[in-house]
Amino acid sequence: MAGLRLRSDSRDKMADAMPEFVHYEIRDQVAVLTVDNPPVNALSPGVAEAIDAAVERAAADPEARAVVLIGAGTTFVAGADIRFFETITAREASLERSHAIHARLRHIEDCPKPLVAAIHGTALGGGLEFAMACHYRVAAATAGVGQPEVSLGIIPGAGGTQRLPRLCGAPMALEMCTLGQHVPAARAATEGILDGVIEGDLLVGAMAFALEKSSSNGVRKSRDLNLKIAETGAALAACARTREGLKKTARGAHAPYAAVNAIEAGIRLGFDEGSRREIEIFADCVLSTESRAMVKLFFAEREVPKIPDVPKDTPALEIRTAAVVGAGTMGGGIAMNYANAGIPVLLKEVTQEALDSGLATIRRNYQSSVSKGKMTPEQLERTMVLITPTVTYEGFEKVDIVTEAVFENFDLKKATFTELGRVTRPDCILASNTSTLNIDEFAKSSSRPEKVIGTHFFSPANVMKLVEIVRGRETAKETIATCMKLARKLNKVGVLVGNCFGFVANRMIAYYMREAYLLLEEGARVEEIDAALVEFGMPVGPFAMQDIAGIDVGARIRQYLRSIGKERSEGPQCPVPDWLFEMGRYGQKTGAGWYRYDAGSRTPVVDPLIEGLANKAAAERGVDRRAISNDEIIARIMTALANEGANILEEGYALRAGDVDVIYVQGFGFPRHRGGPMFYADTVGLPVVLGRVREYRDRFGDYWTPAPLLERLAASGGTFYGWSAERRGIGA
Ligand code: 3H9
Repeated sequence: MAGLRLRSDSRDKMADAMPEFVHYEIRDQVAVLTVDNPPVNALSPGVAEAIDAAVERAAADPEARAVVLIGAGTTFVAGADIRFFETITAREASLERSHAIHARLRHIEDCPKPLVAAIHGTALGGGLEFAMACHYRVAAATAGVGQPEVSLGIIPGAGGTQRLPRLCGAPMALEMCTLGQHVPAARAATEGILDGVIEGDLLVGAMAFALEKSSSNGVRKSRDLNLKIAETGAALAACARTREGLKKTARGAHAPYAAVNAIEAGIRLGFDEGSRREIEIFADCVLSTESRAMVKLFFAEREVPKIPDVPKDTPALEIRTAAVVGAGTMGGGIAMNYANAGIPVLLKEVTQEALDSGLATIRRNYQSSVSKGKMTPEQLERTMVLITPTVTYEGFEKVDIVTEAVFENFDLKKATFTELGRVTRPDCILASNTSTLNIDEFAKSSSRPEKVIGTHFFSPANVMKLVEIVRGRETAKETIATCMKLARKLNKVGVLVGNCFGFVANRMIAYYMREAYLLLEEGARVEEIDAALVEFGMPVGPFAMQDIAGIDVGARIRQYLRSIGKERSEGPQCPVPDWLFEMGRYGQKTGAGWYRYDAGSRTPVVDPLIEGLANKAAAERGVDRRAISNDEIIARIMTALANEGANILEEGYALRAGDVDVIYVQGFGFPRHRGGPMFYADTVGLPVVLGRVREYRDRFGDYWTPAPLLERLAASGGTFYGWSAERRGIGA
C-alpha cells in the first residue's frame, strides 16, 4: 500500500521513543499509527502494548487532531498470535492476560480524539476487537472482517462478544462468533460493523474521515452503544435459536456454545459484567483439548505445502491447458475443477454416449449451483465453454497436464498410460486419479516416469477440497512442485503422500471399515455404529458413508486384491459387504445398501435384512453376538486408525502426523475439534492406545499388532506430533 511507510526524518526523530511494532507519523494533522508485525500483523506479545502507547501519544500530541490505526503490508491485524495460545497452561495466566487486554482496549477507546481503524486485507479476531475499540472503522472494498476464534476452539477474548452485538445486533454477532466466517466489507458496512467503505487510497480516505469526525467532535465508544441490543427479548430469543441450530452444526464442539453464552451474558448483564464473563469463558476454552486440537490443525494445514526436499523455490511448470481421460463421476468432477479455475480442458471418453452422459452430469451440477445462486447463467455458459469434449486423443499434444480418471482397473490404467506417453509432449505431466493402485507401474508404462504422479481427488471431486498428491519412485521434484501449486490454483488442499496401496486415506480407512464390519458381526447394529461415530463428530457413520460412496467400489477393490492374493487389512474378513454387492445393493444409487432408501429420498431407513446377514456371518465364524457400548465402538475404530497411521508415519508414506490429520479432516470430515486421528490418539495418550491394541489382540486375535512406532513412543512418553516435528523426508 502506498503511503504507509514513515518518512525517514520523522522515523529518525521519533526512533528512540517508538515502540518497535507501531510506526508513528503525523500527516496533515492526523496521527497515523501503522502496526508492523509481518506477515499478518498478529498481536504477538508487545504489539497490543505498542498500539496502546501510540494511541496515548497521539492523544497528547498537539499536532494531531485525529488518529488513524492501519496495518503495514498486506493486511490489518489478523488477530492474536496463535502460537502464543499453546504457551498458556494455567487459568490464572489466561485471566490475568485477558483482564490486561480488556483494560488496554478501554484505554484506547477513551482516547479523546476521533480514532479510526483503516482496514485492508482482513481484521480478524483480536484485530477486529482492536478495530471495534476504535471510534470508527473504514475499510477497503476488498477487505473482510471476522471473529474466527471458534475455528481455534476459543471465543473472542478481547471484548468481541460484547462490542460486536452493540454494533451489529445480536443475530449477526451470533452468526459471526459461532460460524467464524469472514464477512466482506460491503456486508460489514450494511450491518453496522464498518462506518464506510473507501474507494481509492485507504489511508487518504481514512484520514479525511477522521478529520471530518474531529470537526464534528465525533467520538463514539462502541461499549456505550445500546441501540442494537435494546430489544433484549429478541436478542435473547436469537441466542436460544442459535443454540438450537448448533445441535445440528456444532457436531460435538463446545466453543460455538461458549460464544453464545458470552454474548448472552453481555445482553443480560451489560458490558462490564459481560466482559468479565467473556474473560472467564475464554480461559475455559483456551485450556481445552478442543482448542489445542484446532490450533495444531491450523498450523498443520499451513505446514502441508512445506516439503523438505522440494523447497519453495523449486521450479514449477505453469499449467495453462489440461486434459482429463474418463468422463465418469470422478473425471467429470476433475474437469469441472480445471474449468472453474479458468483452465481450458479436454474431456475424453471412449464412446460418444458416455461422453454425452458425462457432460450432461457436469451441466446438471452447474445448473444446481445456478439455482442456489452460487453462479450466474452467464458464468455457467462461460465455464462450460472451457470444457471440450472429445472421443479421440486429438489436441493432447498441446496440453500441459493430463489427469487419468478411467475405471479403477489396473490393466486399463496401465494401457492408458502407455497411450498417454505416446500422444502427449515430453514435458506434459501425466497424473493418475487412482485411489489405491501403484503409480510406479503406470510410470513404467508411460516411458516418462519423472513426469508421472498421482493426484487422488476425493469424491465428489468438484466439491471435496482434498487431493492426495502421490509421489512415485521417479517422480521429479518439479512435477511435485507443479502439482502442489496446481492444487492451490484449483482451490484444493494438496497433501503429499507416498506410493503404498491406498496411499494414506484409503489405507487407513480400510482399518476403520474393518473394525466397523467386525463390530457389526460381533453384535452392534449398523445404525448404532453410525450413531456413535456421528456423536463423536463425524458427518456420517461408516455404513451411511459407504452407501453414499458405493458398496461396489470397495467390493471391486477387494476382488482385485484377492486376484493378486491380498486383503486390504489383516484379520477376519466380514463377508457382509460382499454379500450386499452380490445382491446388487450398492447403496443410495440402487435404493438399498446397508440401509434402504425410499424412491427419491436420501434418508437411510433401517433394514432388518442386515441383522439377518450379520447373524449369519457371526454364526459362520463362531462369534457370539453381544451388546457393544458406544465407548467400545469409538475406542476400537479410533485405535485401528491410530495404529495404522503410526505404521504409515514410520514407513514414511506421510510426512508428518499433521499431514495425516489434514487428510482425515479434509477428506472424511473428521471433527476438527478433535484435531484428526493422530492428534486424537495423542490426547487419549499413547500408552492408553497401545494398551487397547494389546487388549484387542488378546480378545480378538493376532491381527491386532501394535505398530512399532506406537510401542516406542508409548514407552518413551512421546507423541505422534512430537515425533513428527523431529522427522523429515518421505519414502516413496
Ligand atoms: C484471536 O484473535 C483471539 C482474540 O479474540 C483474543 C486475544 C487478543 N498468529 O494463512 P497464511 C501465519 S484468535 C500467528 O498462509 P494467507 C501462518 O501460520 C486469532 N501466525 O496466509 C503463516 O505462517 P508460515 C484470530 C499466524 O494469506 C503466515 O502467517 N485470527 C496468524 O493465506 C501466513 O498465513 C485468526 O484466526 C496468527 N494469527 O491468510 C486468523 N495468522 O508462513 C488466522 C497467520 O510460517 N489467520 N499466521 O506458514 C488466517 O486466517 C490467515 O492466516 C489470513 C492470511 C487470512 C490472515
